[in-house]
Amino acid sequence: MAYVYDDQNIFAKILRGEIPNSTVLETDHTLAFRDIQPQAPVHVLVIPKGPYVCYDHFASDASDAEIVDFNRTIAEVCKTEGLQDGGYRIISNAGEAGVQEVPHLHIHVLGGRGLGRMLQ
Ligand code: DGP
Repeated sequence: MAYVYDDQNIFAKILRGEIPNSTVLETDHTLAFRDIQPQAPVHVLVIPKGPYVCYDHFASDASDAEIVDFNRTIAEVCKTEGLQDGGYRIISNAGEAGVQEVPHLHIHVLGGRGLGRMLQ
């Protein structure tokens, strides 16, 4: 499937600086910022700067440099937010079944409390 990227989505606007955000980390290829509706004491969104709709789009089409940078930034968020001891959860919703609200790839990094069992 060929994904079509909508550059009017809210995270594209954040990347262009049209909407403010609470930045946690920024690299050449990746931005990490706090979710506006946090579901846990730590709720950070990590997004690539490139125009990727969802995870498989990114993992198929992004450069090795983008993919490495994205994953290293997720790891860095876990470290800087102090999640390594207590644990954390990473989630990426995709498409209709995944109930993806914003059509720009984002990884939710959640932690800072017991998160409960998600899969039975
Ligand atoms: P998802 O359902 O996985 O697409 O989650 C989208 C998340 O994005 C949701 O947790 C709320 C967050 N969000 C939506 N609009 C904004 C915004 O303008 N700023 C920030 N920081 N987060 C937003």
